[in-house]
Amino acid sequence: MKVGIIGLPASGKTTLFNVLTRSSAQTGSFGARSREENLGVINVPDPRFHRLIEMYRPKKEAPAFIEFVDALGGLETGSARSGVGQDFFAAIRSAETLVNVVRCFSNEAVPHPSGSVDPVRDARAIVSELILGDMVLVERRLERLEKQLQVNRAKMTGDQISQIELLKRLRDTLEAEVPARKAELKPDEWLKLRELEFLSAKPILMVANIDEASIGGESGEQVSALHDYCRENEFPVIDLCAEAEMQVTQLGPEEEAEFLAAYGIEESGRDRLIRLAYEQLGLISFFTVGEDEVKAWTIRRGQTAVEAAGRIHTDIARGFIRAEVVSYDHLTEDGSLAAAKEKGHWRLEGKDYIVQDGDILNIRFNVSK
Ligand SMILES: Nc1nc2c(ncn2[C@@H]2O[C@H](COP(=O)(O)OP(=O)(O)O)[C@@H](O)[C@H]2O)c(=O)[nH]1
Ligand SMILES: [Mg+2]
Repeated sequence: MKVGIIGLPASGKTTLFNVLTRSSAQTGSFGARSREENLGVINVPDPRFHRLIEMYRPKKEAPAFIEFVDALGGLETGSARSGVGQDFFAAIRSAETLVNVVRCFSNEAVPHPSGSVDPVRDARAIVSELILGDMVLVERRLERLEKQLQVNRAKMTGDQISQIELLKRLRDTLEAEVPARKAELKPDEWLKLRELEFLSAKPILMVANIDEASIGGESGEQVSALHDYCRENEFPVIDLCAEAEMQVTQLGPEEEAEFLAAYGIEESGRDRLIRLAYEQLGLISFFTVGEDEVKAWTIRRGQTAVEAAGRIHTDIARGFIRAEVVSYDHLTEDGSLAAAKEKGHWRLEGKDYIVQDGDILNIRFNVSK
């Protein structure tokens, strides 16, 4: 999974990037219009995976991973129509989900680009920049297709012609300042526009970057207003203090646990954010286990055994015979596959079986098929 970190300059994007990836990219450099971006890959924290590693002690460990992109510079009002904005958009275009860092902290040493802290205003500003950026994309594509239609209609594919009508509908949605995500397009219609990778079609998770002083306490008026805005617009939101969490990540795991306990925080912001991103995207994990390798795989909730097989290898999906399935809970309680079989917790399922979060799968397949 690829996650793009977005937000206004000086909202704490790079600080959050450091929290998520446990790195130490330079913060506070929001004035510099660098074309560079921060990239980091992390393993998805999942206690189940570690337990399976302990059980099997495999030669190879393959956890699920997430890639984070912190496109430097940040968005500003008016970015969508400027060259700087286009660079920023290009950096996050291939992300599957966006995390919008909204500044709620006050820090006299770090001026806010708009001169004051106002989370709802900033959240709105970012959403409209994404919408505007998509408008630019839609207009350009429409212009090109319409020109083609005039001069060379015979050479156009059916898909290209139907794109024109779809893009016009999408333009109406965006003009009403509604994100592409909410456009009334059917799944097969979206598929025809897939290569355009609209930014406002991506799910957005809002991070309220709160003051150190507000950790574990009541949210102030501004943070509450942001929560209201998110609820009305169906954006999931979490509160965290990026600055404090960054210091925590530099402590090492044990001190980190102590620190969190001292603040009365049950789960680090990093883990909460990752969990929420998974939920939001409807992602679940299944595992393949053995002495050679224990591996975590990411699929969408609702996908079938044969689709899961396809994640492993297209040949395995093609030659699919049956899936051997045992749940994580049963396997770990019973202690081994053999014990799970004895207790009747191990079963055979067909192609259409809906894979459950935490399933341990072994696919029986026939390669000569
Ligand atoms: N007090 C406080 N300062 C923060 C917090 N998050 C970020 N900062 C500071 O704000 C400045 C800008 O942060 P940075 O992550 O570089 O913002 P970016 O421009 O969005 O990447 C840095 O000096 C950070 O130390 C926070 O939660 N509390
Ligand atoms: Mg930055």
